[in-house]
Amino acid sequence: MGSVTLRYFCYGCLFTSLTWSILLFLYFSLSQESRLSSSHVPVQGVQHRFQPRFTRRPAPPNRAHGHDGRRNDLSPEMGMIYNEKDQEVRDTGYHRHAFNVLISNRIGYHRDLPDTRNEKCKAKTYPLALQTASVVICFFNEAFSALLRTVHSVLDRTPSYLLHEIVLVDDNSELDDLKQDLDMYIHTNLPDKVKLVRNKRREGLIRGRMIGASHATGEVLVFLDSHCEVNEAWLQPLLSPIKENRRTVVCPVIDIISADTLLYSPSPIVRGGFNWGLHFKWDPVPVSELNNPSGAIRSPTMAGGLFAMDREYFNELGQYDSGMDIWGGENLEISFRIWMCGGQLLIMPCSRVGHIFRKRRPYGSPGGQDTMARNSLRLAHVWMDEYKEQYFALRPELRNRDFGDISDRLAVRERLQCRSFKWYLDHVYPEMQLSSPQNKAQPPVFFNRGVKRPKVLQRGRLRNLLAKKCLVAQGRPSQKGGTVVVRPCDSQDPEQEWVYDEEHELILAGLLCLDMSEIRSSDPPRLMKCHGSGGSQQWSLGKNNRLYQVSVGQCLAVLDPLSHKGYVAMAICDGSEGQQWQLEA
Ligand code: LR7
Ligand code: MN
Repeated sequence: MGSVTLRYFCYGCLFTSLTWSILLFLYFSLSQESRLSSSHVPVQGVQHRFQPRFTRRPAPPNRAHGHDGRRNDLSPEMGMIYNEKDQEVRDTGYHRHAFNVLISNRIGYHRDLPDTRNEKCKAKTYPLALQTASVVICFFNEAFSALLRTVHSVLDRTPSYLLHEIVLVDDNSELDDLKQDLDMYIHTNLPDKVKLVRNKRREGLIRGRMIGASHATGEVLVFLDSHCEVNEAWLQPLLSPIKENRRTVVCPVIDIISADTLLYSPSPIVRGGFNWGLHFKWDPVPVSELNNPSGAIRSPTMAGGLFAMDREYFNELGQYDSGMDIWGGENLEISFRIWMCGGQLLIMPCSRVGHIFRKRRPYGSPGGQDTMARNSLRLAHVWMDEYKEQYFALRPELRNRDFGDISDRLAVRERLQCRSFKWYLDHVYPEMQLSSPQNKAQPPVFFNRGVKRPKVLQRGRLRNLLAKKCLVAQGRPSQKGGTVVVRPCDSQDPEQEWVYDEEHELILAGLLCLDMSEIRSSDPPRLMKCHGSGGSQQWSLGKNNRLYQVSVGQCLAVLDPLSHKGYVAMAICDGSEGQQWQLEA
Protein backbone atom coordinates (compact mmCIF):
# COMPACT_ATOMS: atom_id res chain seq x y z
CA MET A 1 0.00 0.00 0.00
CA GLY A 2 2.77 2.40 1.00
CA SER A 3 4.53 1.98 -2.33
CA VAL A 4 1.29 2.56 -4.23
CA THR A 5 0.93 5.99 -2.64
CA LEU A 6 4.54 6.87 -3.28
CA ARG A 7 4.28 6.01 -6.98
CA TYR A 8 2.00 8.99 -7.45
CA PHE A 9 4.60 11.38 -6.03
CA CYS A 10 6.29 13.73 -8.53
CA TYR A 11 9.84 14.75 -7.83
CA GLY A 12 9.15 18.47 -8.17
CA CYS A 13 6.62 18.27 -5.41
CA LEU A 14 9.08 16.31 -3.32
CA PHE A 15 11.33 19.36 -2.81
CA THR A 16 8.43 21.61 -1.84
CA SER A 17 7.02 19.02 0.51
CA LEU A 18 10.43 18.47 2.09
CA THR A 19 10.74 22.19 2.82
CA TRP A 20 7.26 22.17 4.27
CA SER A 21 8.00 19.12 6.36
CA ILE A 22 11.07 20.78 7.87
CA LEU A 23 9.11 23.97 8.64
CA LEU A 24 6.24 21.99 10.12
CA PHE A 25 8.60 19.85 12.13
CA LEU A 26 10.29 22.94 13.60
CA TYR A 27 6.94 24.51 14.37
CA PHE A 28 5.59 21.44 16.12
CA SER A 29 8.69 20.70 18.11
CA LEU A 30 8.77 24.28 19.38
CA SER A 31 5.11 24.36 20.30
CA GLN A 32 5.44 20.94 21.92
CA GLU A 33 8.32 22.28 24.00
CA SER A 34 6.40 25.29 25.24
CA ARG A 35 3.35 23.16 25.98
CA LEU A 36 5.36 20.68 27.98
CA SER A 37 7.15 23.29 30.01
CA SER A 38 3.96 25.17 30.74
CA SER A 39 2.36 22.06 32.17
CA HIS A 40 5.19 21.68 34.63
CA VAL A 41 6.24 25.13 35.70
CA PRO A 42 3.46 26.99 37.40
CA VAL A 43 3.27 30.42 35.81
CA GLN A 44 0.76 33.03 36.83
CA GLY A 45 -1.64 34.38 34.27
CA VAL A 46 -4.44 33.41 31.96
CA GLN A 47 -2.70 30.46 30.34
CA HIS A 48 -2.08 28.91 33.69
CA ARG A 49 -5.74 29.02 34.69
CA PHE A 50 -6.25 25.90 32.67
CA GLN A 51 -3.30 23.96 33.87
CA PRO A 52 -3.82 21.37 36.59
CA ARG A 53 -4.65 23.20 39.76
CA PHE A 54 -1.96 22.26 42.19
CA THR A 55 1.28 23.62 43.51
CA ARG A 56 4.18 21.41 42.59
CA ARG A 57 6.09 19.82 45.43
CA PRO A 58 9.85 19.36 44.97
CA ALA A 59 10.35 16.07 43.15
CA PRO A 60 11.63 13.29 45.37
CA PRO A 61 15.12 12.19 44.29
CA ASN A 62 14.10 8.75 42.98
CA ARG A 63 11.22 9.85 40.81
CA ALA A 64 11.42 8.43 37.33
CA HIS A 65 11.24 10.90 34.48
CA GLY A 66 10.85 10.42 30.78
CA HIS A 67 13.50 11.86 28.49
CA ASP A 68 11.52 15.05 28.03
CA GLY A 69 10.68 15.57 31.67
CA ARG A 70 7.26 13.96 31.53
CA ARG A 71 6.61 11.48 34.28
CA ASN A 72 6.39 7.93 33.03
CA ASP A 73 6.07 6.39 36.44
CA LEU A 74 4.19 7.48 39.50
CA SER A 75 5.81 7.71 42.89
CA PRO A 76 3.83 7.09 46.07
CA GLU A 77 4.15 10.84 46.77
CA MET A 78 1.69 11.51 43.95
CA GLY A 79 -1.16 10.69 46.27
CA MET A 80 0.15 12.60 49.31
CA ILE A 81 -2.15 14.96 51.11
CA TYR A 82 -0.22 18.08 52.11
CA ASN A 83 -3.07 20.31 53.21
CA GLU A 84 -6.83 20.60 53.53
CA LYS A 85 -7.22 21.57 49.92
CA ASP A 86 -5.59 18.31 48.78
CA GLN A 87 -7.86 16.41 51.09
CA GLU A 88 -10.89 18.12 49.64
CA VAL A 89 -9.84 17.51 46.04
CA ARG A 90 -9.40 13.85 46.81
CA ASP A 91 -12.61 13.43 48.78
CA THR A 92 -14.92 15.31 46.42
CA GLY A 93 -13.12 13.61 43.54
CA TYR A 94 -13.90 10.15 44.87
CA HIS A 95 -17.45 11.21 45.57
CA ARG A 96 -18.10 12.69 42.12
CA HIS A 97 -15.94 10.51 39.91
CA ALA A 98 -15.08 7.36 41.89
CA PHE A 99 -11.37 7.71 41.25
CA ASN A 100 -8.42 9.62 42.68
CA VAL A 101 -8.79 13.05 41.11
CA LEU A 102 -5.96 14.48 43.23
CA ILE A 103 -3.48 12.23 41.44
CA SER A 104 -5.21 12.76 38.10
CA ASN A 105 -4.79 16.55 38.47
CA ARG A 106 -1.16 16.21 39.48
CA ILE A 107 -0.33 14.09 36.46
CA GLY A 108 -1.72 16.81 34.23
CA TYR A 109 -2.75 16.47 30.62
CA HIS A 110 0.28 14.65 29.23
CA ARG A 111 2.32 11.75 30.45
CA ASP A 112 4.45 8.96 29.10
CA LEU A 113 2.97 5.49 29.34
CA PRO A 114 4.67 2.12 29.51
CA ASP A 115 4.52 0.61 26.02
CA THR A 116 2.49 -2.49 26.86
CA ARG A 117 2.57 -4.04 23.40
CA ASN A 118 4.20 -7.33 22.59
CA GLU A 119 7.65 -6.95 20.96
CA LYS A 120 6.27 -8.27 17.66
CA CYS A 121 3.82 -5.35 17.50
CA LYS A 122 6.63 -2.83 17.69
CA ALA A 123 8.18 -4.24 14.52
CA LYS A 124 4.90 -4.31 12.60
CA THR A 125 4.27 -1.88 9.76
CA TYR A 126 0.90 -0.69 8.52
CA PRO A 127 -0.15 0.67 5.14
CA LEU A 128 0.41 4.42 4.90
CA ALA A 129 -2.87 4.94 3.13
CA LEU A 130 -5.33 4.25 5.90
CA GLN A 131 -8.73 5.84 6.45
CA THR A 132 -9.20 9.04 8.42
CA ALA A 133 -10.71 8.71 11.87
CA SER A 134 -13.23 10.73 13.85
CA VAL A 135 -12.73 10.07 17.54
CA VAL A 136 -16.02 10.45 19.41
CA ILE A 137 -15.86 10.99 23.17
CA CYS A 138 -19.08 11.34 25.09
CA PHE A 139 -18.95 12.57 28.67
CA PHE A 140 -21.18 13.32 31.61
CA ASN A 141 -19.66 15.11 34.63
CA GLU A 142 -16.17 13.87 33.80
CA ALA A 143 -13.18 15.05 35.85
CA PHE A 144 -11.61 17.90 33.88
CA SER A 145 -8.07 16.51 34.05
CA ALA A 146 -9.14 13.01 32.99
CA LEU A 147 -11.12 14.35 30.02
CA LEU A 148 -8.26 16.58 28.88
CA ARG A 149 -5.72 13.80 29.30
CA THR A 150 -7.93 11.61 27.09
CA VAL A 151 -8.03 14.30 24.40
CA HIS A 152 -4.33 15.14 24.58
CA SER A 153 -3.30 11.49 24.54
CA VAL A 154 -5.15 11.15 21.22
CA LEU A 155 -3.52 14.31 19.84
CA ASP A 156 -0.08 13.27 21.10
CA ARG A 157 -0.14 9.68 19.87
CA THR A 158 -2.10 9.75 16.62
CA PRO A 159 -0.47 10.62 13.29
CA SER A 160 -2.06 13.92 12.41
CA TYR A 161 -2.99 12.86 8.85
CA LEU A 162 -5.09 9.98 10.20
CA LEU A 163 -6.89 12.06 12.81
CA HIS A 164 -9.71 13.80 11.02
CA GLU A 165 -11.24 15.23 14.19
CA ILE A 166 -12.16 14.67 17.81
CA VAL A 167 -15.85 15.14 18.53
CA LEU A 168 -16.57 15.73 22.21
CA VAL A 169 -20.18 15.31 23.26
CA ASP A 170 -21.09 16.92 26.56
CA ASP A 171 -24.11 15.01 27.81
CA ASN A 172 -25.52 18.02 29.67
CA SER A 173 -22.95 17.88 32.47
CA GLU A 174 -23.61 19.84 35.65
CA LEU A 175 -20.05 20.51 36.81
CA ASP A 176 -18.94 24.16 36.56
CA ASP A 177 -15.51 23.61 35.07
CA LEU A 178 -17.03 21.71 32.14
CA LYS A 179 -18.78 24.91 31.02
CA GLN A 180 -16.85 28.13 30.15
CA ASP A 181 -13.52 26.76 31.41
CA LEU A 182 -13.78 23.90 28.95
CA ASP A 183 -14.87 26.17 26.07
CA MET A 184 -11.96 28.43 26.83
CA TYR A 185 -9.43 25.60 27.09
CA ILE A 186 -10.54 24.16 23.76
CA HIS A 187 -10.50 27.59 22.14
CA THR A 188 -7.05 28.59 23.39
CA ASN A 189 -5.14 25.33 23.62
CA LEU A 190 -6.53 22.81 21.19
CA PRO A 191 -6.43 22.60 17.40
CA ASP A 192 -9.59 23.31 15.39
CA LYS A 193 -10.11 19.64 14.75
CA VAL A 194 -11.31 19.27 18.35
CA LYS A 195 -15.04 19.99 18.32
CA LEU A 196 -17.50 20.20 21.17
CA VAL A 197 -21.20 19.38 20.90
CA ARG A 198 -23.43 20.11 23.89
CA ASN A 199 -26.60 18.11 24.51
CA LYS A 200 -29.51 20.31 25.66
CA ARG A 201 -30.68 17.53 27.92
CA ARG A 202 -29.17 14.39 29.34
CA GLU A 203 -29.36 11.72 26.66
CA GLY A 204 -27.19 8.98 28.10
CA LEU A 205 -24.14 7.51 26.47
CA ILE A 206 -26.04 5.60 23.80
CA ARG A 207 -27.93 8.47 22.17
CA GLY A 208 -24.91 10.64 23.05
CA ARG A 209 -22.68 8.55 20.81
CA MET A 210 -25.27 8.64 18.02
CA ILE A 211 -25.26 12.44 18.25
CA GLY A 212 -21.46 12.48 18.16
CA ALA A 213 -21.46 10.17 15.14
CA SER A 214 -23.95 12.39 13.31
CA HIS A 215 -21.52 15.32 13.59
CA ALA A 216 -18.54 13.25 12.48
CA THR A 217 -17.22 13.36 8.91
CA GLY A 218 -14.15 11.09 9.02
CA GLU A 219 -14.21 7.69 7.33
CA VAL A 220 -14.00 5.64 10.50
CA LEU A 221 -15.64 6.32 13.85
CA VAL A 222 -13.57 5.58 16.93
CA PHE A 223 -15.44 5.70 20.22
CA LEU A 224 -13.64 6.23 23.52
CA ASP A 225 -14.75 6.75 27.11
CA SER A 226 -13.83 10.13 28.61
CA HIS A 227 -11.21 8.70 31.01
CA CYS A 228 -8.88 6.87 28.65
CA GLU A 229 -5.28 7.26 27.52
CA VAL A 230 -4.29 5.87 24.15
CA ASN A 231 -0.90 4.21 23.87
CA GLU A 232 1.83 4.06 21.17
CA ALA A 233 0.59 3.43 17.61
CA TRP A 234 -2.87 2.62 18.87
CA LEU A 235 -4.90 3.67 15.85
CA GLN A 236 -3.25 1.92 12.89
CA PRO A 237 -4.04 -1.65 14.09
CA LEU A 238 -7.69 -0.61 14.46
CA LEU A 239 -7.97 0.94 11.01
CA SER A 240 -6.20 -1.65 8.91
CA PRO A 241 -8.59 -4.61 9.43
CA ILE A 242 -11.47 -2.26 8.53
CA LYS A 243 -9.60 -1.30 5.38
CA GLU A 244 -9.49 -4.98 4.44
CA ASN A 245 -13.14 -5.60 5.24
CA ARG A 246 -15.44 -2.71 6.02
CA ARG A 247 -17.84 -4.95 7.93
CA THR A 248 -15.22 -5.42 10.61
CA VAL A 249 -15.55 -3.72 13.99
CA VAL A 250 -12.34 -3.53 15.96
CA CYS A 251 -11.50 -3.12 19.65
CA PRO A 252 -8.14 -2.38 21.24
CA VAL A 253 -6.89 -4.27 24.27
CA ILE A 254 -8.17 -2.20 27.19
CA ASP A 255 -5.25 -1.64 29.57
CA ILE A 256 -5.93 -0.88 33.19
CA ILE A 257 -5.54 2.56 34.74
CA SER A 258 -5.98 2.09 38.47
CA ALA A 259 -8.76 4.21 39.95
CA ASP A 260 -6.75 4.67 43.15
CA THR A 261 -3.20 5.22 41.92
CA LEU A 262 -3.72 6.09 38.23
CA LEU A 263 -0.93 3.63 37.45
CA TYR A 264 -1.14 2.30 33.92
CA SER A 265 -0.69 -1.45 33.59
CA PRO A 266 -1.09 -3.97 30.79
CA SER A 267 -4.18 -6.10 30.53
CA PRO A 268 -3.85 -9.76 29.74
CA ILE A 269 -5.16 -10.72 26.30
CA VAL A 270 -8.75 -11.77 26.84
CA ARG A 271 -11.89 -11.59 24.77
CA GLY A 272 -15.47 -10.53 25.39
CA GLY A 273 -18.32 -12.81 26.44
CA PHE A 274 -21.46 -12.46 28.49
CA ASN A 275 -23.53 -14.38 31.02
CA TRP A 276 -27.25 -15.06 31.09
CA GLY A 277 -27.75 -12.12 33.45
CA LEU A 278 -26.71 -10.19 30.29
CA HIS A 279 -23.60 -8.84 31.91
CA PHE A 280 -20.49 -8.45 29.85
CA LYS A 281 -17.51 -10.53 31.02
CA TRP A 282 -13.96 -11.28 29.97
CA ASP A 283 -13.16 -14.81 28.82
CA PRO A 284 -9.85 -16.53 28.20
CA VAL A 285 -8.96 -16.67 24.51
CA PRO A 286 -9.51 -20.17 23.06
CA VAL A 287 -6.39 -21.74 21.56
CA SER A 288 -8.05 -21.77 18.14
CA GLU A 289 -7.96 -17.97 18.11
CA LEU A 290 -4.32 -17.65 19.07
CA ASN A 291 -2.66 -18.70 15.82
CA ASN A 292 -4.00 -15.97 13.61
CA PRO A 293 -1.02 -14.38 11.84
CA SER A 294 -2.46 -10.84 11.96
CA GLY A 295 -2.87 -11.24 15.69
CA ALA A 296 -6.59 -10.50 15.46
CA ILE A 297 -8.81 -12.28 17.95
CA ARG A 298 -12.46 -12.88 17.11
CA SER A 299 -14.53 -11.75 20.04
CA PRO A 300 -18.15 -12.74 20.71
CA THR A 301 -18.84 -9.37 22.40
CA MET A 302 -17.22 -6.03 23.13
CA ALA A 303 -16.93 -4.22 26.47
CA GLY A 304 -18.65 -1.28 24.82
CA GLY A 305 -16.65 1.88 25.25
CA LEU A 306 -13.67 1.56 22.94
CA PHE A 307 -14.00 0.50 19.33
CA ALA A 308 -13.53 1.54 15.72
CA MET A 309 -16.10 1.09 12.97
CA ASP A 310 -16.51 2.33 9.41
CA ARG A 311 -18.86 5.34 9.64
CA GLU A 312 -21.07 4.31 6.72
CA TYR A 313 -21.25 0.79 8.09
CA PHE A 314 -22.28 2.14 11.51
CA ASN A 315 -25.26 3.80 9.80
CA GLU A 316 -26.04 0.80 7.60
CA LEU A 317 -26.03 -1.51 10.60
CA GLY A 318 -28.56 0.63 12.44
CA GLN A 319 -26.30 2.77 14.69
CA TYR A 320 -27.64 2.04 18.17
CA ASP A 321 -31.09 1.46 19.65
CA SER A 322 -32.14 5.05 20.39
CA GLY A 323 -34.76 3.68 22.80
CA MET A 324 -31.97 2.71 25.20
CA ASP A 325 -31.30 5.16 28.02
CA ILE A 326 -28.21 6.36 29.93
CA TRP A 327 -26.04 3.27 30.44
CA GLY A 328 -25.88 -0.47 29.83
CA GLY A 329 -26.81 -3.16 27.35
CA GLU A 330 -25.84 -1.34 24.14
CA ASN A 331 -22.53 -3.20 24.07
CA LEU A 332 -24.16 -6.63 23.87
CA GLU A 333 -26.80 -5.30 21.49
CA ILE A 334 -24.27 -4.03 18.96
CA SER A 335 -22.10 -7.15 19.39
CA PHE A 336 -24.99 -9.53 18.63
CA ARG A 337 -26.06 -7.30 15.74
CA ILE A 338 -22.56 -7.22 14.21
CA TRP A 339 -22.19 -11.01 14.21
CA MET A 340 -25.77 -11.91 13.37
CA CYS A 341 -26.01 -9.44 10.49
CA GLY A 342 -22.92 -10.33 8.49
CA GLY A 343 -20.10 -8.47 10.24
CA GLN A 344 -17.30 -9.50 12.55
CA LEU A 345 -15.90 -8.20 15.80
CA LEU A 346 -12.16 -8.34 16.44
CA ILE A 347 -9.75 -7.44 19.20
CA MET A 348 -6.32 -6.29 18.01
CA PRO A 349 -3.66 -7.02 20.63
CA CYS A 350 -1.26 -4.48 19.06
CA SER A 351 -3.63 -1.61 19.84
CA ARG A 352 -3.56 -0.58 23.49
CA VAL A 353 -5.77 1.96 25.19
CA GLY A 354 -5.90 2.51 28.95
CA HIS A 355 -9.19 3.06 30.76
CA ILE A 356 -9.82 4.06 34.36
CA PHE A 357 -11.70 1.12 35.84
CA ARG A 358 -13.71 2.26 38.81
CA LYS A 359 -15.43 0.25 41.49
CA ARG A 360 -18.79 1.98 41.26
CA ARG A 361 -20.62 4.16 38.76
CA PRO A 362 -20.65 7.67 40.22
CA TYR A 363 -23.88 8.77 38.55
CA GLY A 364 -27.43 7.51 38.24
CA SER A 365 -30.11 8.13 35.67
CA PRO A 366 -32.20 11.32 35.97
CA GLY A 367 -35.33 9.42 36.98
CA GLY A 368 -33.43 6.91 39.10
CA GLN A 369 -34.51 3.95 36.92
CA ASP A 370 -32.44 0.83 36.37
CA THR A 371 -31.62 1.57 32.74
CA MET A 372 -29.48 -1.54 32.38
CA ALA A 373 -32.49 -3.80 33.00
CA ARG A 374 -34.71 -1.94 30.55
CA ASN A 375 -32.01 -1.78 27.88
CA SER A 376 -31.28 -5.48 28.34
CA LEU A 377 -34.96 -6.30 27.99
CA ARG A 378 -35.05 -4.44 24.68
CA LEU A 379 -32.06 -6.30 23.33
CA ALA A 380 -33.35 -9.66 24.58
CA HIS A 381 -36.68 -9.14 22.80
CA VAL A 382 -35.08 -8.00 19.56
CA TRP A 383 -32.10 -10.34 19.23
CA MET A 384 -32.24 -13.37 21.49
CA ASP A 385 -35.18 -15.37 20.12
CA GLU A 386 -36.10 -18.29 22.39
CA TYR A 387 -32.87 -17.79 24.35
CA LYS A 388 -34.35 -14.78 26.12
CA GLU A 389 -35.87 -17.42 28.40
CA GLN A 390 -32.39 -17.92 29.84
CA TYR A 391 -32.46 -14.30 30.96
CA PHE A 392 -35.96 -14.52 32.37
CA ALA A 393 -35.05 -17.63 34.32
CA LEU A 394 -32.55 -15.46 36.19
CA ARG A 395 -34.74 -12.35 36.26
CA PRO A 396 -38.34 -13.62 36.54
CA GLU A 397 -39.52 -10.22 37.80
CA LEU A 398 -38.70 -8.69 34.38
CA ARG A 399 -40.85 -11.03 32.33
CA ASN A 400 -43.81 -8.67 32.26
CA ARG A 401 -41.90 -5.40 32.57
CA ASP A 402 -42.57 -2.72 29.93
CA PHE A 403 -39.68 -2.11 27.53
CA GLY A 404 -41.17 0.41 25.10
CA ASP A 405 -41.58 0.13 21.35
CA ILE A 406 -39.04 -2.05 19.55
CA SER A 407 -40.64 -2.12 16.12
CA ASP A 408 -37.91 -0.07 14.43
CA ARG A 409 -35.27 -2.41 15.82
CA LEU A 410 -37.14 -5.47 14.59
CA ALA A 411 -37.26 -3.69 11.23
CA VAL A 412 -33.45 -3.38 11.30
CA ARG A 413 -33.16 -7.10 11.88
CA GLU A 414 -35.53 -7.75 9.00
CA ARG A 415 -33.88 -5.26 6.64
CA LEU A 416 -30.43 -6.75 7.21
CA GLN A 417 -31.70 -10.34 6.98
CA CYS A 418 -29.85 -11.24 10.14
CA ARG A 419 -29.26 -14.80 11.33
CA SER A 420 -30.74 -16.38 14.43
CA PHE A 421 -29.38 -16.15 17.95
CA LYS A 422 -28.88 -19.90 17.83
CA TRP A 423 -26.54 -19.43 14.87
CA TYR A 424 -24.62 -16.86 16.89
CA LEU A 425 -24.26 -19.20 19.86
CA ASP A 426 -23.27 -22.16 17.69
CA HIS A 427 -20.77 -20.35 15.51
CA VAL A 428 -19.48 -17.41 17.50
CA TYR A 429 -19.84 -18.33 21.15
CA PRO A 430 -19.95 -22.14 21.44
CA GLU A 431 -18.34 -21.83 24.90
CA MET A 432 -21.57 -20.37 26.26
CA GLN A 433 -23.23 -22.88 28.54
CA LEU A 434 -26.96 -23.21 28.77
CA SER A 435 -26.62 -24.95 32.08
CA SER A 436 -27.27 -22.54 34.89
CA PRO A 437 -30.84 -21.36 34.37
CA GLN A 438 -31.86 -24.59 32.70
CA ASN A 439 -30.57 -26.67 35.54
CA LYS A 440 -32.27 -24.40 38.01
CA ALA A 441 -35.60 -25.43 36.56
CA GLN A 442 -34.71 -29.12 36.50
CA PRO A 443 -31.58 -29.71 38.53
CA PRO A 444 -30.56 -33.27 37.71
CA VAL A 445 -27.01 -32.89 38.93
CA PHE A 446 -28.05 -31.48 42.24
CA PHE A 447 -30.33 -34.39 43.11
CA ASN A 448 -27.53 -36.79 42.43
CA ARG A 449 -25.24 -35.03 44.80
CA GLY A 450 -26.12 -37.08 47.90
CA VAL A 451 -25.41 -40.28 46.08
CA LYS A 452 -22.36 -39.36 44.08
CA ARG A 453 -20.36 -36.31 45.08
CA PRO A 454 -17.95 -34.81 42.55
CA LYS A 455 -14.39 -35.98 43.03
CA VAL A 456 -12.20 -33.78 45.22
CA LEU A 457 -9.23 -32.42 43.28
CA GLN A 458 -7.55 -30.42 46.03
CA ARG A 459 -8.15 -29.60 49.67
CA GLY A 460 -6.64 -27.06 52.09
CA ARG A 461 -6.47 -23.40 53.08
CA LEU A 462 -6.67 -20.70 50.41
CA ARG A 463 -3.81 -18.34 51.15
CA ASN A 464 -3.48 -14.96 49.46
CA LEU A 465 0.12 -14.27 48.49
CA LEU A 466 -0.02 -10.52 49.06
CA ALA A 467 -2.03 -10.33 52.27
CA LYS A 468 -0.45 -13.59 53.48
CA LYS A 469 -3.82 -14.44 54.97
CA CYS A 470 -6.45 -17.09 54.32
CA LEU A 471 -9.92 -16.89 52.81
CA VAL A 472 -12.65 -17.56 55.40
CA ALA A 473 -16.31 -16.80 56.01
CA GLN A 474 -16.91 -13.37 57.48
CA GLY A 475 -19.51 -14.83 59.83
CA ARG A 476 -20.23 -18.51 60.30
CA PRO A 477 -19.29 -20.74 57.34
CA SER A 478 -22.77 -22.27 57.51
CA GLN A 479 -24.50 -18.94 57.01
CA LYS A 480 -26.09 -18.84 53.55
CA GLY A 481 -25.48 -15.56 51.73
CA GLY A 482 -22.50 -14.71 53.93
CA THR A 483 -19.47 -13.00 52.44
CA VAL A 484 -15.83 -14.03 52.62
CA VAL A 485 -12.77 -12.14 53.90
CA VAL A 486 -9.09 -12.87 54.54
CA ARG A 487 -7.91 -13.55 58.11
CA PRO A 488 -4.70 -14.94 59.65
CA CYS A 489 -4.24 -18.56 58.57
CA ASP A 490 -4.75 -21.29 61.10
CA SER A 491 -3.94 -24.80 59.94
CA GLN A 492 -5.86 -26.31 62.87
CA ASP A 493 -9.13 -24.55 62.02
CA PRO A 494 -11.54 -26.76 60.04
CA GLU A 495 -13.58 -23.65 59.16
CA GLN A 496 -10.70 -22.54 56.94
CA GLU A 497 -10.71 -25.68 54.84
CA TRP A 498 -11.72 -25.43 51.20
CA VAL A 499 -12.39 -28.24 48.81
CA TYR A 500 -11.87 -27.77 45.07
CA ASP A 501 -13.70 -30.48 43.15
CA GLU A 502 -13.98 -31.74 39.59
CA GLU A 503 -17.08 -29.57 39.06
CA HIS A 504 -14.77 -26.59 39.72
CA GLU A 505 -16.65 -25.67 42.86
CA LEU A 506 -15.00 -24.21 45.94
CA ILE A 507 -16.68 -25.57 49.06
CA LEU A 508 -15.90 -24.12 52.47
CA ALA A 509 -15.82 -26.41 55.51
CA GLY A 510 -17.79 -29.03 53.58
CA LEU A 511 -20.86 -26.77 53.71
CA LEU A 512 -21.42 -24.04 51.14
CA CYS A 513 -20.09 -23.08 47.71
CA LEU A 514 -18.40 -19.83 46.78
CA ASP A 515 -20.89 -18.16 44.44
CA MET A 516 -20.82 -15.07 42.27
CA SER A 517 -24.14 -13.49 41.33
CA GLU A 518 -24.73 -13.24 37.57
CA ILE A 519 -27.39 -10.64 38.24
CA ARG A 520 -25.43 -8.20 40.37
CA SER A 521 -21.92 -8.84 39.19
CA SER A 522 -20.56 -5.91 41.18
CA ASP A 523 -21.48 -7.65 44.44
CA PRO A 524 -18.75 -9.58 46.26
CA PRO A 525 -18.85 -13.39 46.10
CA ARG A 526 -20.98 -15.13 48.71
CA LEU A 527 -21.41 -18.56 50.27
CA MET A 528 -24.44 -20.32 48.82
CA LYS A 529 -25.90 -23.78 48.67
CA CYS A 530 -24.01 -25.76 46.01
CA HIS A 531 -26.18 -26.09 42.89
CA GLY A 532 -23.82 -28.22 40.86
CA SER A 533 -24.58 -26.51 37.56
CA GLY A 534 -21.42 -24.52 37.02
CA GLY A 535 -21.82 -20.86 36.07
CA SER A 536 -22.01 -18.76 39.19
CA GLN A 537 -20.16 -21.41 41.22
CA GLN A 538 -17.56 -22.37 38.67
CA TRP A 539 -14.02 -21.28 39.53
CA SER A 540 -10.82 -22.08 37.80
CA LEU A 541 -7.84 -22.45 40.03
CA GLY A 542 -4.41 -23.05 38.71
CA LYS A 543 -2.78 -20.94 36.05
CA ASN A 544 -0.72 -18.17 37.72
CA ASN A 545 -2.37 -18.98 41.06
CA ARG A 546 -5.40 -17.00 40.05
CA LEU A 547 -8.96 -17.71 41.13
CA TYR A 548 -10.92 -17.03 37.97
CA GLN A 549 -14.71 -16.92 38.15
CA VAL A 550 -16.12 -18.27 34.96
CA SER A 551 -19.52 -16.55 34.86
CA VAL A 552 -18.29 -12.99 35.47
CA GLY A 553 -14.87 -13.42 33.89
CA GLN A 554 -12.97 -11.81 36.76
CA CYS A 555 -10.48 -12.79 39.42
CA LEU A 556 -10.77 -12.80 43.21
CA ALA A 557 -8.61 -10.06 44.73
CA VAL A 558 -7.86 -8.67 48.20
CA LEU A 559 -8.91 -5.02 48.30
CA ASP A 560 -6.45 -3.58 50.79
CA PRO A 561 -3.77 -5.99 52.04
CA LEU A 562 -2.91 -3.74 54.98
CA SER A 563 -6.43 -3.32 56.28
CA HIS A 564 -7.51 -5.65 59.09
CA LYS A 565 -10.97 -5.78 57.53
CA GLY A 566 -9.65 -8.20 54.93
CA TYR A 567 -12.22 -7.40 52.26
CA VAL A 568 -12.05 -9.22 48.95
CA ALA A 569 -13.80 -8.48 45.66
CA MET A 570 -13.87 -9.56 42.06
CA ALA A 571 -11.58 -7.55 39.79
CA ILE A 572 -10.24 -7.63 36.26
CA CYS A 573 -7.55 -10.28 36.17
CA ASP A 574 -4.16 -8.58 36.08
CA GLY A 575 -1.88 -11.22 37.55
CA SER A 576 -0.93 -8.99 40.50
CA GLU A 577 0.06 -10.52 43.82
CA GLY A 578 -3.24 -9.49 45.44
CA GLN A 579 -4.95 -11.84 42.98
CA GLN A 580 -2.76 -14.85 43.70
CA TRP A 581 -4.03 -17.66 45.89
CA GLN A 582 -2.49 -20.93 46.92
CA LEU A 583 -4.47 -23.90 48.08
CA GLU A 584 -2.20 -25.28 50.81
CA ALA A 585 -2.80 -28.63 52.37
O1 LR7 B 1 -25.47 9.54 30.94
C1 LR7 B 1 -24.32 9.34 30.61
N1 LR7 B 1 -23.76 10.08 29.62
C2 LR7 B 1 -22.47 9.92 29.21
O2 LR7 B 1 -22.01 10.64 28.32
C3 LR7 B 1 -23.52 8.33 31.21
C4 LR7 B 1 -22.21 8.16 30.79
N2 LR7 B 1 -21.68 8.97 29.82
C5 LR7 B 1 -20.30 8.79 29.40
C6 LR7 B 1 -19.28 8.74 30.52
O3 LR7 B 1 -18.84 10.03 30.91
C7 LR7 B 1 -18.18 7.88 29.91
O4 LR7 B 1 -17.28 8.63 29.15
O5 LR7 B 1 -20.21 7.53 28.77
C8 LR7 B 1 -18.94 6.95 28.97
C9 LR7 B 1 -19.09 5.55 29.55
O6 LR7 B 1 -19.59 5.59 30.87
P1 LR7 B 1 -18.82 4.87 32.08
O7 LR7 B 1 -17.38 5.15 31.99
O8 LR7 B 1 -19.50 5.23 33.34
O9 LR7 B 1 -19.08 3.37 31.70
P2 LR7 B 1 -18.19 2.06 32.12
O10 LR7 B 1 -16.79 2.26 31.72
O11 LR7 B 1 -18.49 1.75 33.51
O12 LR7 B 1 -18.93 0.96 31.24
C10 LR7 B 1 -18.76 0.19 30.06
O13 LR7 B 1 -20.09 -0.22 29.70
C11 LR7 B 1 -20.95 0.81 29.30
C12 LR7 B 1 -22.28 0.17 29.02
O14 LR7 B 1 -23.24 1.08 28.68
C13 LR7 B 1 -20.40 1.55 28.10
O15 LR7 B 1 -20.38 0.76 26.95
C14 LR7 B 1 -19.00 2.05 28.45
O16 LR7 B 1 -18.44 2.70 27.34
C15 LR7 B 1 -18.17 0.86 28.84
N3 LR7 B 1 -16.77 1.13 29.08
C16 LR7 B 1 -15.82 0.34 28.53
O17 LR7 B 1 -16.04 -0.52 27.71
C17 LR7 B 1 -14.42 0.52 29.03
C18 LR7 B 1 -13.91 -0.78 29.55
C19 LR7 B 1 -14.76 -1.25 30.70
C20 LR7 B 1 -14.90 -2.68 30.80
C21 LR7 B 1 -15.07 -3.88 30.93
MN1 MN C 1 -15.61 4.06 31.53
